[in-house]
Amino acid sequence: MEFKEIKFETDIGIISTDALLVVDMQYDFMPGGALPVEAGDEIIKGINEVAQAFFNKKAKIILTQDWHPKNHLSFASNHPGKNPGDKYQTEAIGPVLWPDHCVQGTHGANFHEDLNLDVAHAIIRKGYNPNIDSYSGFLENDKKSETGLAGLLKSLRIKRIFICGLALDYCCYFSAIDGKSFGFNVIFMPNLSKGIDIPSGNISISLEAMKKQGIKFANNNSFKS
Ligand code: VGL
Ligand code: ZN
Repeated sequence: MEFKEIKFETDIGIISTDALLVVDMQYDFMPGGALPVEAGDEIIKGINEVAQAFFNKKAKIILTQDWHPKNHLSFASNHPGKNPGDKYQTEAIGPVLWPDHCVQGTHGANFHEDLNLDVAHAIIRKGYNPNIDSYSGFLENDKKSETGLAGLLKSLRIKRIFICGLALDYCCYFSAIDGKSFGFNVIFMPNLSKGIDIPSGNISISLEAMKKQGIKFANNNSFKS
């Protein structure tokens, strides 16, 4: 599904049982970072605006942070002879190997300084198990190990989650799908997201799959003022 074919919701009133999930807005996913997403920094301003609107309505803002140990098996550098982008698929890793990124405690793992962290209620870290990747903010790639996000949202009585951030076709996509299967009403914000598009065409496949799963779409103009 192409961007121009997306139908956006209108007249959404933000309420206190809503949450905004801001995915992986870290330096390594920004231009110049280790695993750069094209124009990843261009969505920061729009995300800050929506986050402030959520904060003003007493909705919750939750950030995710990709947070890998140096020996993480998703890194090509931990597989002798392999390069970033090489195909590699197991239950816990793949479909490709990545450059070293978001290593715990490094600059690349930090949130972009322009992102307004002050409005965030919680930060969920993921990908800290060296043997399992975690694209989704809810579940590691083994589809069993929980990050704790679903429990946090449930205990806060959240019913509806809005998702934005990086990368559209990986961490945003899997967070949206898992959010739906945990029983949340999920709304994705494509204008506040940018994708990696590996393999080529992956962004449009991800948007289509979200639509098929009953995920709705919103942009900055979808909200009641
Ligand atoms: C991500 C690949 C590897 C993401 C994280 O944030 O979308 N993608 N780690
Ligand atoms: Zn990662």
